[in-house]
Amino acid sequence: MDDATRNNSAKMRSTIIQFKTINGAYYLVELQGTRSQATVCCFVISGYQSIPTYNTDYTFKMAIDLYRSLGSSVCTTVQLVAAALDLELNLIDLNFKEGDHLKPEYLKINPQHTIPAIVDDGFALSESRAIARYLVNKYGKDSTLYPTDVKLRALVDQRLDFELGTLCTRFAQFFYPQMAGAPADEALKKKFEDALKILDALLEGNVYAVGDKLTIADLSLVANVSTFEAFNTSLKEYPNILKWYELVKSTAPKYEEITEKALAHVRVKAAQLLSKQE
Ligand SMILES: N[C@@H](CCC(=O)N[C@@H](CS)C(=O)NCC(=O)O)C(=O)O
Repeated sequence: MDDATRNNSAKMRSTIIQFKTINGAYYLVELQGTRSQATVCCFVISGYQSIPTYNTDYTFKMAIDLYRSLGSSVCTTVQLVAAALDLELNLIDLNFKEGDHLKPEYLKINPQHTIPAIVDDGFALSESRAIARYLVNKYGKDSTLYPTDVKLRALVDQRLDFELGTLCTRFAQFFYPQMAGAPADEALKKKFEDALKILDALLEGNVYAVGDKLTIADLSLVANVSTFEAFNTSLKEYPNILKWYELVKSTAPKYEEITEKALAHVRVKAAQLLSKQE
């Protein structure tokens, strides 16, 4: 995070919106402030005028800060969830080589020094799946992305916990040592493949990860499964995963736009790192 980025995100941000007065006139206005406390600073098209007080209660949509790094699957999850909720994110890229994630100002936001982390009108939160739940709870009232039905919600949570505790853990246990130059360990490979088999079994009889609607479980899973694939994991042994994967890729809002650059980056990195094995 360079000084310009940091100052920019710390300062009040501005955004341009279309604004309708009570007599029906439209203006383009520039807003400055936080999500809950936006103030109109000027009319940019129709000349300077004072704003009628009855309009100052409007809740203006300001971007949520997302601290991330290109190619991080868990950051992609947050971006996909935000897109599905039509939320604007202010992307702040951390440079791990420069140690941005260990700097005091970032540790204040996330003492765990991981990405992703969001700051939403002063509220800081880390852990991709917690962020996904928060965004839907706060901005997706009645959204089916995180169903309110107790059993459906429990199944979404089950998929997310399985992914965090088993699927992604086993992926990391198998691949990370190889990235440091170790040979592939057959026992760890089998454990990772077993986790993929479990995911395949969980998808049996479902259209999406749970039932027939896209949820945050799909968005988190697709961000991670696409990363496994970028690491040359073959999915052909898992017919339910393959079918589900194609469906989610074609129905998750802005999937291509969000993942294209990130996955290209991961493919290059994975090829470089895995080549250390020889
Ligand atoms: N369970 C966390 C994982 C976060 C995580 O480990 N992120 C990695 C990058 S993909 C990271 O920030 N590593 C730096 C560190 O641990 O210091 C989540 O889903 O947000």
